[in-house]
Amino acid sequence: MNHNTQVGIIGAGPAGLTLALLLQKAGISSIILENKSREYVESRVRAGLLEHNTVSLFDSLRVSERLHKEGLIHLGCFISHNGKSQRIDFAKLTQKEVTIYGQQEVVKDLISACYERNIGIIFEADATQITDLETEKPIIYFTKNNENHSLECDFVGGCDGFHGLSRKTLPKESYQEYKIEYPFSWLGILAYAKPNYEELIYAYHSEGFALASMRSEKVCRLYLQVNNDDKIENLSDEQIWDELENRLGFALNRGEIFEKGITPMRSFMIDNMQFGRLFLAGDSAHIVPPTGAKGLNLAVADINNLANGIIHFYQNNDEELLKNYTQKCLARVWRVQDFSNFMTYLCHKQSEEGTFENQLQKSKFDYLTISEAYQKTIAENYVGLPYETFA
Ligand code: RFL
Ligand code: PHB
Repeated sequence: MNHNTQVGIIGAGPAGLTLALLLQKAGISSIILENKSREYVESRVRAGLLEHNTVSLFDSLRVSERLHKEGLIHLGCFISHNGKSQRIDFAKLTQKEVTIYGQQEVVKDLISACYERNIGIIFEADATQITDLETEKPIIYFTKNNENHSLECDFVGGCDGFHGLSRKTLPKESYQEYKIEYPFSWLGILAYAKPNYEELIYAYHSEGFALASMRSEKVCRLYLQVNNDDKIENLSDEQIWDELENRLGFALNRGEIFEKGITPMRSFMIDNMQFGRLFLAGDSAHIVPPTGAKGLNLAVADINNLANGIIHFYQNNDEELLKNYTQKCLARVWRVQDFSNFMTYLCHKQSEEGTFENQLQKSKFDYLTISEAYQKTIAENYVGLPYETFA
């Protein structure tokens, strides 16, 4: 069957859904193709921390009612090193805050707004090929229920994540790839337990990194640095709690662990995010290690640029903003790559105590405890540099 729309979007993650809603607000139609089911994307556990920029954009889309009701506002966080702790006071240093609200809750809110606003989302639709990119009518081919379909559009939003089709569709010679694969991973848990800490704690410990985060007053989100070849089934729940307490340096309220998984840590990006009428956004174009809590926020920042470019095109018949899309995004992408890499090296165990690298790591932490300027650098990157910074 043949379908058509103005903007064909691949992927119903935060990037694709936000793009569809921004376009709809400007009167531009789109269809989202998503290869997983609605239940699957709504229950996929990932990020939890929203920058001020992301929340403001969701406010402008009127999709943040539940976020403001259930989200937790944090005015600071702690960074600790072998038991010594420093608070980073976002409110004082930047006059901004961050909000803790699970990515799957964001995705639920965005999907329900899409339905209310008559935006078509086709779940279990697997995009298999994108053609005619250098014409004014690109086509996305997809399969649904073993049937072949095509979607003709004016633009393609490649919002299909790290393993998607869009990046593979870019000509190899059109971009350079940059990546770091870190020699450690994160083991993350969600547990029904009341957090007995009020703000996030990023803890370096000689045994490895730990992060104490949360989802609500009843649910903890906690992470442990593990080796890349560690297997989740080899660690009992009790060992996980013991290790978290050891690294964080205090006793936690323990409760039932209802979700656990291991995520590899990588920094990845390409330096071109477009080809003809295909535009990549979010994880399809870049991955950052989660230590800076930036992946989802960066995806939404890309989308803000892409939506502005597409809206400008339809309103003025002018492709100028779209031509500069990659350049506009990359300024922020590089900044966020640097910050995420910095936080990763600051907080993870990479070498034995006493080595040169380890002494530098400790010196960075010590400097943090005496320099408000250094704290401010961290704070302004963490809460998110305003969209206008990268004009
Ligand atoms: P997504 O969310 O991966 O969505 C892509 C969607 O595309 C679909 N898809 C296809 N659909 C149709 N046809 C195809 N051929 C398709 N191929 C793929 C997929 O099914 C999927 O639904 O990408 P998007 O929208 O770019 O969003 C990016 C974010 O999901 C990601 O950056 C964050 O989760 C990263 N992240 C964090 N980001 C933050 O901003 N703050 C955090 O606190 C934070 N913590 C985290 C994180 C990621 C983590 N993991 C598990 C990777 C913590 C962790 C542990
Ligand atoms: C989370 O709550 O899942 C979270 C918070 C901060 C991070 C990464 C993940 O840096």
